[in-house]
Parts: sequence; C-alpha cells; structure tokens
Amino acid sequence: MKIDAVTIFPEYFAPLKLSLLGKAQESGIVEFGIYDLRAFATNLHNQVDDTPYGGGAGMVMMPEVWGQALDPLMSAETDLIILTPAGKRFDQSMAAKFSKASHLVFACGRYEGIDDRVRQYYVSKNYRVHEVSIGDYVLGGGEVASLVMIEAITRLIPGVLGNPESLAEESHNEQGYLEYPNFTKPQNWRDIPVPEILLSGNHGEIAKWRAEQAIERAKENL
Ligand code: J9T
Repeated sequence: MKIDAVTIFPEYFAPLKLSLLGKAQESGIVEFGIYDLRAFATNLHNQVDDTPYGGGAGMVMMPEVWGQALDPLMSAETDLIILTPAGKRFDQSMAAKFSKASHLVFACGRYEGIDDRVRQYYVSKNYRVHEVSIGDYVLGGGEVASLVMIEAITRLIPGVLGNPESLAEESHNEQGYLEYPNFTKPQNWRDIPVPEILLSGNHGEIAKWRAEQAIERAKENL
C-alpha cells in the first residue's frame, strides 16, 4: 500500500519509521510519502492560508496550493482522506475498509480547515474523497489524526502484525480490541493477586469469566 500525506509540518510524521510501521515500511508492505505543502506555494511569501470569505475567526487554507500538491498524487487508485472534526467518525470498520485500499492520500489541514472547493473539485472529477474525524474534539491540525488512522489501518494489512491470529480471535469484539482485563506475571503484585480462575487451566470457565468481566467493563465505561 502507498500512503501519502500532505502537511505544513512533515516532522510530525517522524514516528512512521518506528515499531510496527517502520518494519512494515522496511519489508515493503507499505511505502510512505510525506509532502511539504509549502513547497507547492506559488506566492511571494509561500503563504498557504488566508482570511475566510464571509468573515469569522481564523484562517482558511488556500485551494491553489492544495491543488498543486494533490494533482500529481491523485489517480483512479487513490482514496483521498481529508481530516476534519466535521468528518465521518473513524472506527475499526472504516480502518478495515481502508486496509484493503492501494493508495491513501491524507490531506492535513491546519487552522480552520481547507477551502471546501478542494474537496468539491476532486469529488467532481470522480475521485474517492472522504472527510474523516477521529473523535469529537478539535486538534491543531490533521497530522496527529492521520497518524492515528495510519496506525489503525496498517496493522490490519496482512503481514504487518507478527501474529495474524490476534486479529481474528473471537475474544476480540467488533472494534478489534480485548474487552476483558488482562494479567501477566507476577502472580501477586503489591498484594493484588491475579484472579484465581485464570490459573485454573479450565478454558471453558475462563471464557465465561472473561465474558462477564467484559460486560462489567462495558457498563462502567458507558
Ligand atoms: C484540524 O483537524 C482536526 O482538528 C481534526 C481532524 C480529525 N479529527 C478530529 N477530531 C479533529
């Protein structure tokens, strides 16, 4: 999979060389391209934003520079992802869909966002364009949101995780995570023992206990 990101802060993407993502890149499963938006500015001061038509607070990123940056990246293979708190909520099922894509382009807006004509233009040219939010809060820009998505998506690509069973195991819920509490060594830590049942070797009873714990936890975190 090819993953590109366009940003005014390419340094935000330094963590891509670490851990799972770094290994995925080394093994050729994913290839990252990070593009500095400012390199595509055509005006005198490499300005990328301006005041909003209609007034209001903040600055809006100008369409011309975004068009210059995105045009050479876009193809029929591309899913363009625009990060915005007003987008569709990112979740595990969206991650699973994007993990089957061949080319993702992350457009990281700063300030109050990107001139909406950028989205309109690529939609009108029949490209696949997705406005995505990672949750109900505002960030300084789309960079960290892109990293969140990239990590969630790439770990679902076959060959990226060491142990592919951990993806399929039934003890994971639809969101893809363990719902019950986990314990490892030592058996007793600061006078807190590991629940007896987990030491029993009785897999049926352990599965039952974990299911109960999952329900308890779901109630607590409502
Ligand atoms: C500027 O971008 C954001 O603030 C953003 C992007 C994606 N998801 C969010 N929840 C916020």
